[in-house]
Amino acid sequence: MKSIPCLRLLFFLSLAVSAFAGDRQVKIGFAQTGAESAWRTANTNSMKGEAAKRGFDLKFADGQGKQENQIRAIRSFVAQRVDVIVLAPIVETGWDPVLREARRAGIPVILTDRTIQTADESLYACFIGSDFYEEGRMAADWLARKVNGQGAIVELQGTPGSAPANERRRAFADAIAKHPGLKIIDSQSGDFRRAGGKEVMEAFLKKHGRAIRIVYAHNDDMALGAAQAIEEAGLKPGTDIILVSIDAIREAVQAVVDGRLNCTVECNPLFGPKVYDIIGPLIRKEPVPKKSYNKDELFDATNAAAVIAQREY
Ligand code: GYE
Repeated sequence: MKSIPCLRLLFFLSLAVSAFAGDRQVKIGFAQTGAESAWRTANTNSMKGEAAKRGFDLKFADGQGKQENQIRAIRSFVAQRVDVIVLAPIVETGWDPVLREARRAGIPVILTDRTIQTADESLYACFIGSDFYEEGRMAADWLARKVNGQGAIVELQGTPGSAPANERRRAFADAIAKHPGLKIIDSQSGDFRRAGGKEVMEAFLKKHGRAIRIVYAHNDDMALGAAQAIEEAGLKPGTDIILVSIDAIREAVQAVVDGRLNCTVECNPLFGPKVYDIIGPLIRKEPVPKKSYNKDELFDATNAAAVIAQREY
């Protein structure tokens, strides 16, 4: 019994040590994309909450959906001489110059959530996030089984040029190519936003009417916006039109339970702990795994009700 307070003290001491580089508090600069979706809010909360728990000094910059804001934030982190920069890149391309500036300053960069395209993979230390191609493939395979490989699909794309929009689109197209009866009849960006999903779906319904059998949305917020547009058009989402999307935010899993959404593929945003676990090794210049993917599941009418109470985001 006596050893328990001792263990507790050791635990808090170890936390305190991990929060300091030398005798300074560890400074982390985090360039977030913005606040476009419920997924993003959960991700920001995980990053902020876990930094506070571990005693890190987190400098948070909201990119408000613009790459130029994120680039400016990285430059300011370099000027403030943070220990590590964490970047959730809004789009895939155009990062090399600013990442070179960080490297010149000797500051390691962790990419979280989204990947980048670069000819020089040494410009970032590591990536932590989900496998977007795998998510798109899971959504397509589930759909093909659900509708027996038949149906006209409209696609709601995420932010143009972003890794999740690019990969989820590519994977889905690759997978449905095996089913000649499944065709994408229209595809537009709703920018990962609920209002965007609703607006684009209204336009699709005006243009294609009852020809639409299936909605594939690159995230839940857009799918929930589309479901609202479908209801306002006098149709039943989940029945008249099948909806499949990605993220598995609690509201979407609940919509699956309620039959308004048919399937959501998980994309877990709660990776604050995983990111901060590698801060110590990076500062000590120890090797870290280059790419680490979260494991994601799929929720449909068969399992949504059983998990809804435990959904953390
Ligand atoms: O799916 C979407 C968000 O990059 C995985 O961005 C993330 C995506 C997520 O806005 O909801």
